[in-house]
Amino acid sequence: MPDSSAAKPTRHHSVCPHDCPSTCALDVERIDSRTIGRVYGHADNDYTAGVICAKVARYAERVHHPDRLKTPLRRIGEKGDGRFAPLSWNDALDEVANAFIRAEQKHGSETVWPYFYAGTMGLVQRDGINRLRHAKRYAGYFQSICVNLSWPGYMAGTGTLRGTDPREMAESDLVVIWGTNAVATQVNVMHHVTRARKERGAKLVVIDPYRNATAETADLHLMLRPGTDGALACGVMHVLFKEGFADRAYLAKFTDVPDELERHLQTRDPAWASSITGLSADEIVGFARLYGQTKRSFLRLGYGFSRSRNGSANMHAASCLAAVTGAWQHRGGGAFHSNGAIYHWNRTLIEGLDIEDPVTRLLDQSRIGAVLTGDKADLKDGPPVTAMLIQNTNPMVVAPNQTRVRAGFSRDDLFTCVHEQFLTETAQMADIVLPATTFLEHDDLYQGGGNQYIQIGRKLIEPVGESRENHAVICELARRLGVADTHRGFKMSAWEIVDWTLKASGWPDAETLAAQKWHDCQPEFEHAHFLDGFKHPDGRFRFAPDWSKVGVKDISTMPRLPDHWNVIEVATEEHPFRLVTAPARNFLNSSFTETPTSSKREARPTVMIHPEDARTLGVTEGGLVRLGNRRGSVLLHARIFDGVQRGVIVSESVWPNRHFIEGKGINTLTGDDSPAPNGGAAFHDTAVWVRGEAARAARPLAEEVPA
Ligand SMILES: Nc1nc2c(c(=O)[nH]1)N[C@H]1C(S)=C(S)[C@@H](COP(=O)(O)OP(=O)(O)OC[C@H]3O[C@@H](n4cnc5c(=O)[nH]c(N)nc54)[C@H](O)[C@@H]3O)O[C@H]1N2
Ligand SMILES: Nc1nc2c(c(=O)[nH]1)N[C@H]1C(S)=C(S)[C@@H](COP(=O)(O)OP(=O)(O)OC[C@H]3O[C@@H](n4cnc5c(=O)[nH]c(N)nc54)[C@H](O)[C@@H]3O)O[C@H]1N2
Ligand code: SF4
Ligand SMILES: [Mo]
Repeated sequence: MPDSSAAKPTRHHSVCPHDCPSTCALDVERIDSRTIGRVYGHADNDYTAGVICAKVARYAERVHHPDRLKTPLRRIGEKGDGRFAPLSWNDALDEVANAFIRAEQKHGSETVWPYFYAGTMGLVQRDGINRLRHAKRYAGYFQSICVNLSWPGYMAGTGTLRGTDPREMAESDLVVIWGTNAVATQVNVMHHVTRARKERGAKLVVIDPYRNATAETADLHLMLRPGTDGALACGVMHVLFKEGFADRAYLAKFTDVPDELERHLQTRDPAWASSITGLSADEIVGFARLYGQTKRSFLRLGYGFSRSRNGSANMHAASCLAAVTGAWQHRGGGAFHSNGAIYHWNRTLIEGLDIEDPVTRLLDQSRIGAVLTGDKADLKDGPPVTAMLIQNTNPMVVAPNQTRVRAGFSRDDLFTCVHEQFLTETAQMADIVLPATTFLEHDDLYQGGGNQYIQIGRKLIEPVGESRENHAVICELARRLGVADTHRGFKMSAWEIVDWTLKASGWPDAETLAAQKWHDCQPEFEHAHFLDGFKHPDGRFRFAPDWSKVGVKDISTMPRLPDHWNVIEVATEEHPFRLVTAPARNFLNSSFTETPTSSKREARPTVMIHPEDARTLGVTEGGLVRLGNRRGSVLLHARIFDGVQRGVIVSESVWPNRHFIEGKGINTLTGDDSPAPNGGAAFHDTAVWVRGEAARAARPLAEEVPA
C-alpha cells in the first residue's frame, strides 16, 4: 500500500494485457516503485479515446490484492483442497524440471503438455512457452477455445482477417453490433458508435439473444434465438435481392457466385427466417430495408454469435451482407471482426519456430477433459499426458465439459505446475504453484485485436512478493532441462526479444515504439475495404467458401452457401431450454472474480429466465433453479427477465465453480465436441432442462463466500 513519504504520483503509458479486443492504451498512476494508483484510458490514443472499463480503472485492487501469490508453493493436501506450503524458487523449479524429466523418461517427451492461453495478451510472455515446447519436443498445442469458430467463418468469405478501420464506425450511418455485448466486452466500440450517432444521426442495430447493456442502447434490437444468425442473414439477403438493394455491378466484379446465391435465397424468405429465429418477418424486412438503404453501413461482427456449433457458417453468412450491397465501397461501410492479419509478425524468436518439430502431436486445448482422461483419439494414439506446465489460463473454470476436466486434473499420475497470479481453481489442482507478475511488473509487446495499434507495456513497478514473469520461468526451466543452449531466445531478456521481433517484423524498434507510445498499423482505405480485391487468388469474396481452406475438421455436412446449418443443440422435450453463457461485465473470463468490487457488482451466479417460463416452472425471482443435461447439472439463482425469447436462458459467466451452490460451475453444462470447420468451443449452444428448487436455502452473496 502507498508509502506516505512518497513523492507526487507520476503517470506512465501502458497497455491493457487482458484478452479483450479493445487493447486499451493506458495511463497508469504510479505512486511509488511498488504501488500503482488509478488507471486511466489514454486520452491521446484515438481508439481508446480516454475510455476504459471500470474493472481495469480499478486495477490497483488486482495488483495489490492480499491474495496475490507471493512465493512458490508445494501441494501438501489432496488435489483441489487448497493446502500448500511455501518453498524457494530454486527448489520449486528443480521439482518441476525433475518431474518433467521423469515423465519424459517413462513415456517420451510428448507426455509433457505445456498449456496456456490469453490471461496476458503480451506476445513474449504469452507465447514464449512454445519455445520451450519446441526445444524439448513436448506435445503440441491446438489453440481453439476462443477464435476457432469465428475467424474461419470470417476468413471463409474475405480470405483474411482484417476489414474496415474500426475507427470508421464514427463515420458510419448504420452500425450493426452483431453478437458482441460491446458495452461489457469491448467498451471502446461504443465510443465510436456514440460519435456516429451524435455527429451523423447514425442508427444502431444490435443482434443478440438477450437485451444486454448494448441492446439497451440500440435503436433496433433483433432478439433472435441463439444459433440462428445464418437464417437471419439469409432472410435479410433475400429482401436485399428482391427489393433492389443488391449492388449488381459490385457483385459482378467482386464476388464469386452472386446468381447462384440469389436463386438459393429464393426459398429463404423472411417467413422462413422468422420460423427459425423467432423474430417476426416484419422485423427482418425492416432491418433489411434499413441496411439496404444505407450505404455507410458497418457490420461490427463479434465473437459471441460464433460460439455455436454452426458458428463459423453463421459468421460467414453475416459477413455476406456487405458483399451483397457493396457497402465495402463506402467510408464507414463494410465489416470488421478482427485485425489479426495486419501485423505480419516474425514470431521466430518468441516461439522458437526455427527449432519446431512438425511431427509432434497436437493436443486440443478445448478437449482438455478428453485428453486428460485418456481418450485415445484425442491423444492421437500416443502416450498419456502425465505432466503439464500451465500459464495464463484457468481451465478448471473456463474449459467446456468440466466434469471431465476435473476428473483429468484429479489424476494421481498427473504432475501439474501452474504459474499464476492467484490461487485459481486450476492452481489448486497443481503440485507446484509459481507466483506470476502482472503486466505492470514486466515488459511486453501488444497488438490490438479490435483496433490497429501495436504498443509496448513497460515494467512500471517491482514484482509483487517473489513473483516472476513468464519469460524468466521458461528460461529457467530450459536451463534445468538442458536445452538453454538450443535457442538464443532463452538467453535474452523480454525487452531484447521485443526489440528483435519489432525490427524483424518491419515495425519501429522497441525504444522508438516506447517513446511514441503506439504505432498505427492500419492499412490504407483501398486495401482495408478490399477494393484491391479480396484475399483469394481471383480477388473475389466467396459466397460459396472452400471450408477446407480454413479448418482441419470434416466439413462434408457444411452448407455450400449461407444457410441455417442445423447442427446446434436444439431444444427438445427432454431439454426444452437453450442456454447462453455470455460474459459478465465486471469479469474478464475468470479474471477479476477475485477483486472485491467486481464480484460485489456481479453479486452471485444467476440465470435469466423469461417471466412466462418462470411461471410455468414455478420459479420466482431469486429462487433456486437447477439446470441440467447429460453432462451434469448446476444449481444457481433465478433472475426473472423479459429481455429473452421464451425457451432461451442466459447465465453470465465465468464465475469460479465455488460460487455455485454445489461447487459446480456453468461449464459443467457446455460441450467440448469440437465443431467444423476448425474445432473450438460452442459456449453459447447448450440445450438444458430447468427445474425450480424452491425448497432449498438461498446462497449468500459473493463477498460472503469463503475464498
Ligand atoms: N467484461 C468482459 N469483457 C470481456 C470478456 C469477459 O469475459 N468479460 N471476455 C473477453 C474475451 S476472451 C473475448 S473473446 C471477448 C468476446 O466478446 P464478444 O465478441 O462480445 O463475445 P461473447 O462475449 O462471447 O458474447 C457476446 C454476446 O454474444 C451473444 N450471443 C450468444 N449467442 C449468440 C447467437 O447465437 N447470436 C447472436 N447474435 N448473439 C449471440 C451473447 O448473448 C452476448 O451478448 O470479450 C472479451 N471481453
Ligand atoms: N461458459 C463460458 N466459458 C468461457 C467463455 C464464455 O463466454 N462462456 N469464454 C471463453 C473464452 S472466449 C476464453 S478466451 C477463455 C479464456 O479463459 P482463460 O484464458 O482462462 O481466461 P483469463 O481469465 O483471461 O485468464 C486466465 C488466467 O491468466 C492469469 N494471468 C494473467 N496474466 C498472467 C501472466 O502474465 N502470467 C501468468 N502466469 N498468468 C497470468 C490470470 O491470473 C488468470 O487466472 O474462456 C472461455 N470460457
Ligand atoms: S476495455 Fe478491455 S482492453 Fe480496455 S481496459 Fe477494459 S479489459 Fe482492458
Ligand atoms: Mo476469448
